[in-house]
Amino acid sequence: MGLLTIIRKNRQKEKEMRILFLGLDNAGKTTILKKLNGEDIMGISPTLGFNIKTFVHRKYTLNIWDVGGQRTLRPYWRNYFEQTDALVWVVDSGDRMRTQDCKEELHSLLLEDRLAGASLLVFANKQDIQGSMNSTEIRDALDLLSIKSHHWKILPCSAVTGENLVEGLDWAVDDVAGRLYYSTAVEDVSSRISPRPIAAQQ
Ligand SMILES: Nc1nc2c(ncn2[C@@H]2O[C@H](COP(=O)(O)OP(=O)(O)O)[C@@H](O)[C@H]2O)c(=O)[nH]1
Ligand SMILES: [Mg+2]
Repeated sequence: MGLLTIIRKNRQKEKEMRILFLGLDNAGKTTILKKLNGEDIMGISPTLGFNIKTFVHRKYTLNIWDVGGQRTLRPYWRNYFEQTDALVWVVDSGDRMRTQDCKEELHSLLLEDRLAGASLLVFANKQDIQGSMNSTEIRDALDLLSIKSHHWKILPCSAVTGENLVEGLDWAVDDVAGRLYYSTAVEDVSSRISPRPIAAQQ
């Protein structure tokens, strides 16, 4: 068994992913996570530090970090970047006043080296509120079409009704899996291609 085969087998056994939930305060990050976990979503108070939730979703163990988004807490976001496989950016689709702030915070995150390889899921949350922006409006307000550095997807959702929450997680998991787990299989195959004989290189 080649070394790369052993590495691949170990990674497949673990099948862990680290997912970071960020966004402005009040976007609905904590509520989404509680809803996904089947917990009561009433009476959630603002997150002052962070919460970690571990879900087993399909065959993956997801370690999800939910970090407070108040302006004073945003400088601390960088403490959570290490080894992030997917970034879930949650937007309050009813908050038209802060779309510029929301766009700037997102684009500055995308410049971070430690988030360079992460998949980006944008949740256009609070779709149950009448008059909220739809996902095309959010896509344009956040200038998502200019993002070339990350795989990204936007989904309209609601933490109250549960619309699209699982679908979003599915996309993030599939995108990360495509990179983390299947790419090692490709490396393995390429390692078996024999190098050119030395004589032929001269
Ligand atoms: N109507 C509605 N309210 C939501 C939704 N998601 C979150 N909220 C409310 O928005 C407020 C902020 O939610 P929270 O999860 O604390 O936001 P966080 O700061 O991003 O963690 C709370 O009052 C939630 O009940 C949603 O999809 N629809
Ligand atoms: Mg919170």
